[in-house]
Amino acid sequence: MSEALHVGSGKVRELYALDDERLLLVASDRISTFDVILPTEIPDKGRVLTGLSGFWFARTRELVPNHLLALRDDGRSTECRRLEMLPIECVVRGYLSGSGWKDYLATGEVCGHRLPEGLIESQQLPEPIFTPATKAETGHDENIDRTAAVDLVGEARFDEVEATALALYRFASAYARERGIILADTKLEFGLDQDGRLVLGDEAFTPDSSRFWPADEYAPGGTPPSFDKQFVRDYCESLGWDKSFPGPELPQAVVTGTRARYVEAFEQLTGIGFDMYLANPGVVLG
Ligand code: Q0T
Repeated sequence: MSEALHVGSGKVRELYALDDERLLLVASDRISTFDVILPTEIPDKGRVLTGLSGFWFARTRELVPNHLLALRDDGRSTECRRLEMLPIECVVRGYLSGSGWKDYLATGEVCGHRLPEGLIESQQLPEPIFTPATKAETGHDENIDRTAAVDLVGEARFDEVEATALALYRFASAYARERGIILADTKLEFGLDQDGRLVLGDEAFTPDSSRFWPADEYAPGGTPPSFDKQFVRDYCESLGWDKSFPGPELPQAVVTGTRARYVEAFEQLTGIGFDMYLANPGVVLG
């Protein structure tokens, strides 16, 4: 990767500039739990997330254009169009979980959406809601209502982003549900191209950007097991770790089991063998 300048680091990926118009997004095998990056990597996790994102970008391009230009042969690197990113996280929730559940318990609302009384944790909402958040440089993103989001992106752009994010979520969640996975919620990021057109960026509908629940284990009232990270969470809980840096090393059985869950999510959703993806990453774009 000698031809590219490093321009940024996320918790689990790196960003490089290829030229004025193009970036390279490299997904690592790092994994976080309880907001801490663990010292042990999950082999092929970055490839699973890259392949899944590419799969969804290819299947949603009629709903909204996206930044994907090409997947590299390493299976973990995405060449993408450089965008001017919007300063909000575009979260859509179909189920009441995480910060949405916390906000509902405290106020009966999530991001200004008043919800019916008496909902329980992880319950499906009457309809999906758009629940934007700020992009925190450090610490946690903060849920914001329509007025605060309009202050950041403008009213017309807000309405466009909300409608687009809801349409994407409805498409992907229906697709996943037919394949036995509940997409409880998802975080999307959009940017603008040189002509000011809205473009989907970042990663899309991966287990890192969404809550994936196995449909056959779903029951409202409590926290359903996470499709990908449950072994990691259970192991960390069993240690009595205080969830501060540094996190614990993972034993081989937890690594192997977690890798298998990522690969299972990939194969269940795409219908493509992960070995096929490794041999030719472009297979997910077909
Ligand atoms: C971005 C312009 O992942 C990030 O940073 C650390 C690795 C977040 N981020 C994304 C961009 C993208 C994308 N995706 C894009 N297509 N164009 N910027 C910037 N930071």
